[in-house]
Amino acid sequence: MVITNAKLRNKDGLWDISVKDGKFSAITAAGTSPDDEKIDAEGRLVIPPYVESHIHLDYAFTAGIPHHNMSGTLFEGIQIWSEHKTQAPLTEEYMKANIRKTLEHQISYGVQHVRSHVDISDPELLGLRVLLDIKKEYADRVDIQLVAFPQEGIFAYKNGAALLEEALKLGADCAGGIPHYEYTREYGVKSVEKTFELAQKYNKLIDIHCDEIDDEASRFLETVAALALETGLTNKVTASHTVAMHSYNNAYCMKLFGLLKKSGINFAVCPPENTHLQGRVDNYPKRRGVTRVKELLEAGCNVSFGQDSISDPWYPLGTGNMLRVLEFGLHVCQYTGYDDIANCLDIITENGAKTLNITDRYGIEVGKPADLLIINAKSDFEAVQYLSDVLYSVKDGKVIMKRVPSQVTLY
Ligand code: 17E
Ligand code: FE2
Repeated sequence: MVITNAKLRNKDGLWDISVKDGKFSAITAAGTSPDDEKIDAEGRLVIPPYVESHIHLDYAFTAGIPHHNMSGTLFEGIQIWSEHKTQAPLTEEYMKANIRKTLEHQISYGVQHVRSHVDISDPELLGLRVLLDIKKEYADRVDIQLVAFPQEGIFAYKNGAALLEEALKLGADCAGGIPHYEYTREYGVKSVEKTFELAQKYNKLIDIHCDEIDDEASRFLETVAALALETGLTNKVTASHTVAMHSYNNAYCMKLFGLLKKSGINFAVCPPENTHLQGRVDNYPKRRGVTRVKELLEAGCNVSFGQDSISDPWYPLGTGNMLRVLEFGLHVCQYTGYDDIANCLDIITENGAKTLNITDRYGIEVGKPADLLIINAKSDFEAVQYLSDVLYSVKDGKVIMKRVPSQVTLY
């Protein structure tokens, strides 16, 4: 297969991208590739697939059971999910149907890599077992990475540490945590240490829900970054949400950023979700509550975006369209300088791949898996401005999704 007349990011001219045995075999000037089965990109942008670096697949499409979130807060969401788990006990088929629906949305929007947190505050670990099955079922269309996520705490939930260990043994790819939910600051620090200890024992990545609270005194991020540095785990570690950083004072941030840069950790940020959840106890002016994306990127830290939720107890909307998440995030973080927008697709492509630690098999380069999107735009600017459609999604050299753009007639 050849994708002909492709526009590549940060490269002049048009290109032919040849695919053989599921891998990129050559990238040559347009019109120079051998006659083969061709897809004509007609000068459109060809990019590596979108990366969803933070979502909860096990929660998607469960909003309203047993009731809706009236306060719009994280803590009511956790309470509702806990009721859902115990009062309307989850079944395998119910979870699988919701997850398949979610993945099919994501695939239609050009997502091929997903990091999903999965709640392991459950003695049966049902969500994890379901997602391990789904991961196999969808392996030819989407790569799923699973974070063992102790939604109700490692120490605040009965046997939380043992469940986390069991989840890693069963096959979760990353160890999670939720230090701001533990009963005390001390338990929070201990929980982060436990996450690191278990990740090292089982050779896993780390992704911690960290400081997802409008409390300027919530400082678990410094613990995560210090441990990442001391253990040498560096870029194998991701801090998710980090919304308290929105409220830190600048003097503390100045000190903190030195550590963050040295630590090499990644940041997974969920702009629509946290704009919805945060600032709920403020009067006006109300905090937006999204972490300092612009400053982190300018400091050279890796930041990727995630949808976090689709119609669940925390967030009522969401589609899985990463361009929407990106467009919203650029606004709320004021990451809207000309160069920022001109390179913004990095946040939902390359940066996502860095967060997931998959850069060795990600990107349009000879020898790598032939995974790509043809999008109906000529530039990052146009893609995010018009939320441009993904016309083709190709994985391992096979078309897994094709879209015909809608036709409009003006009179
Ligand atoms: N659970 C959590 O702790 N935080 C979130 N943003 C969601 C679930 C969606
Ligand atoms: Fe989350």
